[in-house]
Amino acid sequence: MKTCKTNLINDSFPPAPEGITRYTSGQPIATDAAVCCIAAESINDFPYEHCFEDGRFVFSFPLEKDEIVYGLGEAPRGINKRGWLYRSFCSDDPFHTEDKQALYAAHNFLLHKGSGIFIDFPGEIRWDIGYTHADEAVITLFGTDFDIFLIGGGTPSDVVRRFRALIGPSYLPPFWALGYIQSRWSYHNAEAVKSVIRGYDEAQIPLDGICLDIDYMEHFKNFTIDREAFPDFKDFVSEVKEQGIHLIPIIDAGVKKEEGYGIYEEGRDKGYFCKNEDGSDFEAGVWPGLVGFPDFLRPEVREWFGEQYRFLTDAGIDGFWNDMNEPSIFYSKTGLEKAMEKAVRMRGRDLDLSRFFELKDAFVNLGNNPEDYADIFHEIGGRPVNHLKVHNLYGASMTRAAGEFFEKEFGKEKILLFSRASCIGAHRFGGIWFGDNHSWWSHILLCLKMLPSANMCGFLFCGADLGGFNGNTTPDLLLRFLALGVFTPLMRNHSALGTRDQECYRFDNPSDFRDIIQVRYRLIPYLYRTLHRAAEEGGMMFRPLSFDYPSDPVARECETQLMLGEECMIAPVYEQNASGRTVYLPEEMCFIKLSGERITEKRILSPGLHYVRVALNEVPLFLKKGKSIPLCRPAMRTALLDTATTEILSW
Ligand code: MIG
Repeated sequence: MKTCKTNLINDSFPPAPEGITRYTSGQPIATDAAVCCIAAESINDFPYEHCFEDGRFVFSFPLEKDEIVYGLGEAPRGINKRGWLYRSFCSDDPFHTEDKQALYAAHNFLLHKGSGIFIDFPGEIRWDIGYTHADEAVITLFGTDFDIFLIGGGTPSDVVRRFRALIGPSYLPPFWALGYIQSRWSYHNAEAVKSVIRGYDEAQIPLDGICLDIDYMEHFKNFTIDREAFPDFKDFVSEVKEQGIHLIPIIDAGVKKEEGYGIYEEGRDKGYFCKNEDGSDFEAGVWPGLVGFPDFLRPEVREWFGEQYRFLTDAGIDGFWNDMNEPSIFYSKTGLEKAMEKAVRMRGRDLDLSRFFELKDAFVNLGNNPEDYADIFHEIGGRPVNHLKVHNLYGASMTRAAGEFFEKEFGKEKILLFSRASCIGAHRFGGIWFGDNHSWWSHILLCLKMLPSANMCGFLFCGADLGGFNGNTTPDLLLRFLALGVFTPLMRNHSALGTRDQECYRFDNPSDFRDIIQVRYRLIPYLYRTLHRAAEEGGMMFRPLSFDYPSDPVARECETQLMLGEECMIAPVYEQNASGRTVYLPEEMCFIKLSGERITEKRILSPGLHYVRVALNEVPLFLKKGKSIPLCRPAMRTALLDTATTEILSW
């Protein structure tokens, strides 16, 4: 009997559930993604076709004609990942278009033919899922030290449950975090925050939280407050708390390099920042100018950084979002110098076209440059480890730094935390948002498709920037986005610097927005229970229809509707100027429209295709036979919510 002998999966952990096999190659870096003790089998016994090639590990498996491949969590494209090339490499890419291979996360879990594959490896992975050859999946790990877990057969839901037992329980937020949250880059000062609260209150639209983006800080320095903008921050936090509003400040990964800034000096003096090969601190430019990146992979650095949040929790803050932790780099000190040198060399010369582009690209490619990532070094067990080997663990480790501090200090479910970058394992410490989407209609569906995939990987508390982050929204887009967001655990409206105002009360007919957001508050007891149940059972709050109706060929291919909990199906309207949508019912269901405190329609629909009309101020849902959903009365704040059931949806 082999035991787990690596430091990666602790012997003191409980045994893994039946049906999981672990294959180990080399000396894997401890990711702490798995929380169960499993004997390590040799990679030579790995049942898929595989080989080692140029320091990479490649394995493949055939794809049958009608087979669906699920997984990869927060990633571009569909619920069914077939027919595209994906990449696990946490990336700050603000254009979530179809041609992309990666977003901010690296969720290395696939589910196909009733079994799961979890690749516990923090370096880059390339997933060719029927891209090169439609009938074959080829997966390439850029490294040879890894664990792969195969999670044995059953229904997709069984596999997910087993996988989730392996990776441990999902993060759960405090109750208030299920309320509606308004965000913008940025509310620059206390007055701006107050006017948002006033705007929502006057329009009688519920609100529970307001995010503070980078401008609340002094020169973008983490754990500082711009005293001009927020003269008495602590008092201000309690003043808005008294009104039932939680402020949710952002924290960035990089720490500004500045003499006299205590956190920077301490981090530098203790050697806590990531290094260059020669052992000096790696320096890169982000919002604050040059920064040091805390080496979150080291436990002592996590503890130190986590402790810094106390500055804000002491001021009464109980919610945070962690950003720029892929890590996102605008330029590195050496990269910028090289580009400058090139410019100086070329100055005064006659540039032909290729020279010109070379010069231009030297600057255009400064951001998130692979060469810079290759220059960064972490320290693991006292030894330097190149960043590329652990890239996908960086943001996750920042989440862990914060999450562990919060849990130690306040206990579970007390502090709201969501992060941009993540990998599996981080789901135990915080939630995620899906990053910088656009005010595009197609991004309603992109959000919908990521929900079940993220849930599979343990990320239950998640959501997209409702209304869209980049670009200008329109009220109808925001309303339709919100009508999906009514169901997502994180319901946050957020938008970028320089875009059109996106607070609900700014538009014509604010009562439409009230109608939608009130529905959220009526559903909070139900959503809270559904979220908790998914966490307890290792289940998914949102499932593809194919999970529940595996032998229904239409349901199997549906990528615009989701099952929610055990009770219902959701199907948001996702096109502009549409007064409704076509929806597919795999069985007889009751079509219900909610609007404010009203039920505006309730009608039993037969299985099959239907066109349903949905007004901009209505939230549609489809209730299964024999199921019921409790509603309470809406309130302006979760703190004022009487969660007693006042009405039951059933038929
Ligand atoms: O480079 O803090 O995804 O939500 O508003 C942009 C400013 C940095 C990216 C985050 C976004 C946030 C923005 N940040």
